[in-house]
Amino acid sequence: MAIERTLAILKPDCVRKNLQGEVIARIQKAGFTVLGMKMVRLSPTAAGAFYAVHKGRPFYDSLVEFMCSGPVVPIALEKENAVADYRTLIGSTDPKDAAPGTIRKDFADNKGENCVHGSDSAENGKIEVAFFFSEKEIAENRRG
Ligand code: 3AN
Repeated sequence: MAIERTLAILKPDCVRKNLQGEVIARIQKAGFTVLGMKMVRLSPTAAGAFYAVHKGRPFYDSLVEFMCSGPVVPIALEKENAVADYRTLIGSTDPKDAAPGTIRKDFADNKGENCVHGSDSAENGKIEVAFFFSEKEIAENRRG
């Protein structure tokens, strides 16, 4: 299996509930390497650009507003089969449908405020990591 990158974002609900540590611990225990991590407040322009693929969908405006409602923690992750393994770890978009033991089942409130983001393909993993982290930052972090 190929080494992939995927972007996690701890969403504003996760940060408000002080769950960052518990969620990051689950990610690390599942074998992901953290290439980069930062805490940022997204502007509506940045959140809109990040979710541009959803523009026009009925939940787009509320999603952008929610993602700007407090700080978020983007985390660049790497691992063999990272995209699928991370999505298994977080569970379905709607926590009602998420499997027991997944991050969204245990910590998310609803389909909109669902604790974490995850990239949906290896291609988007690369693009989304690059949205928040430069290759220079990642290379410096790798140096240890
Ligand atoms: P996922 O985050 O599981 O990949 P996407 O990419 O379909 O899900 O949706 C991106 C984000 O948009 C979700 N994490 C969720 O916050 C929000 N979202 C998706 N579908 C809905 C919906 N029907 N109602 C409200 N929010 C939604």
